[in-house]
Amino acid sequence: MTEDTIRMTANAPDDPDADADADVALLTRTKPKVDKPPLYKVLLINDDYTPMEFVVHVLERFFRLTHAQAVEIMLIVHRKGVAVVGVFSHEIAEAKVAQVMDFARRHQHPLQCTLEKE
Ligand code: TYC
Repeated sequence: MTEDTIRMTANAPDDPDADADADVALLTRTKPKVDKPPLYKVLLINDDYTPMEFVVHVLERFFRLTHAQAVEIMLIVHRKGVAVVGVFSHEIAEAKVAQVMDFARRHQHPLQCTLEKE
């Protein structure tokens, strides 16, 4: 977290007070004025039944990955059990998860996709 310091002088330009520094107040702000919106990881979970080609298609279609990137990530999920497939705002992450879950359900595959705060 950044900490910025605001210098404020109580002196008007024509203040007769010669020692201007005596009237300077230092205010310290410990919190930035605006918080950046939180990001969410979208995770793909391995299972024993969803075909590899279907997972590759999901990654190409919903996460705009190239075929090579999609194969690479599918194999990471297959070997390690889970992988991050993208990082988004909460609204977009929720939409991606819903799209993947709906697409998998319609094709009767048990593929699972979740989101997790970064
Ligand atoms: N393990 C699956 C298989 O061997 C492939 C697979 C990969 C399934 C990734 C889900 O998220 C997944 N057919």
